[in-house]
Amino acid sequence: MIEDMLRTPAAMQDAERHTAHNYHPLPVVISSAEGAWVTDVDGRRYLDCLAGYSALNFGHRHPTLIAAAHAQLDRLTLTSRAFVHDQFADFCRELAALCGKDLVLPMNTGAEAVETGVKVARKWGYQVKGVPAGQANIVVAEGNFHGRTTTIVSFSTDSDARADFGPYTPGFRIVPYGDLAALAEAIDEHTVAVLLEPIQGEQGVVVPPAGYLPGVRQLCTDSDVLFIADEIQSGLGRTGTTFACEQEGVVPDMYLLGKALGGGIVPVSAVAADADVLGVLKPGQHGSTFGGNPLACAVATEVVRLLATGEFQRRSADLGERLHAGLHALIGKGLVAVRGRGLWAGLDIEPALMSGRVACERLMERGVLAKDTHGSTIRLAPPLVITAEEIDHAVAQLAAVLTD
Ligand code: IF1
Repeated sequence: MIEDMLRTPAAMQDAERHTAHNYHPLPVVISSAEGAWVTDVDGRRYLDCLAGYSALNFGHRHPTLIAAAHAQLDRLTLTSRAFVHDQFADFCRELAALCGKDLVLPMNTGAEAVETGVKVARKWGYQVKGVPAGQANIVVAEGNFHGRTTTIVSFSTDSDARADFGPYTPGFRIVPYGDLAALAEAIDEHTVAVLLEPIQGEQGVVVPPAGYLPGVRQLCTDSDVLFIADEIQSGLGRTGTTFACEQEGVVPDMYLLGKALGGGIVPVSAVAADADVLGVLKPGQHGSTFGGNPLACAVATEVVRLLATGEFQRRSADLGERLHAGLHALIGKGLVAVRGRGLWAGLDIEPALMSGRVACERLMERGVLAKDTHGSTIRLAPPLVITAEEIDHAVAQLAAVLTD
């Protein structure tokens, strides 16, 4: 801790005196940002290869999104859903169209979207599928990360995320990720949903075996079970398509969206599904004070319009090939594995070389910001506005860290 305090900027030491220590941030204090770059309080610039865990897909302060926020701030910021506002219809209609679904239910955080998905699946199970009251189960995957509420951590397999937060919410079954036979075994007549990340982010950007997502889709269709895709981190252009499920030609029954939906400006999340699913909710049965607020809708509608052009998906696909080619060239030179899709990569560093945390500290010293997940794994998820030259620069800095 002493060396940390010595190296920790004064502004950070001050903050740490007044906050719970539920994070161990890198010793950098950011004061401004634009596009793929952030600047710290001493004027040093860093290439942001975390992008707010994919909440900054469009870069820091995208001009179209900032303009939408400024305009709305000068008009109307909050009504609650007790009334309607003039930004609401465009947001719901355009996001539903992007998802190819009938309806959208706006919330704020990703965890709220996940909780909404769980509640809707259970109610659908009782009222539509005919599961006996209180008997619904939902199947999830080992290595999942869906948020930090007590219900969500109830089905986490990560001891840090779960320990000492009991008693836990029942009604969840855990199967190995990528294992269709285990999934088929876990589904029974009381199963109402399968909840999965199409690519597991926190687990280290784990891409399931080819055919897995289509297999999940088929199993859910055959068993009258809802396929809920948590696209909160993998969605909205990150993998080179609008949704990661598209990589395998799969359409889930329910999309859970968040992070980049708010443009890196305001928390915006949403559940998108057809009327036979989201239609089970009646007034008074679910809601949120800020869900679907005017500022959120104004920004998120512009996010949907940016995605509707396909520009960011193409950038992620094309530049993702450059990123992965550069990273694969480092296998055997400090990296033991590279995973991912588009501008999203999980890298396993040779454990004997260094931990993921040390690698990120050394990358920071070289002007690149990234985040470790577990052990010697780090993830790279730059804003989708990054350039080819910036990708080459980030890979070169990583190569130097691995061989220093
Ligand atoms: C933290 C992790 C990433 C998510 C998926 C739902 C949520 C998340 C697939 C909940 C959130 C965030 C949470 C943040 C760090 C980050 C994270 F390391 F925690 F696991 F990205 F990998 N589904 N992920 O990735 O969304 O409620 O946070 O808006 O808690 O430390 P949220």
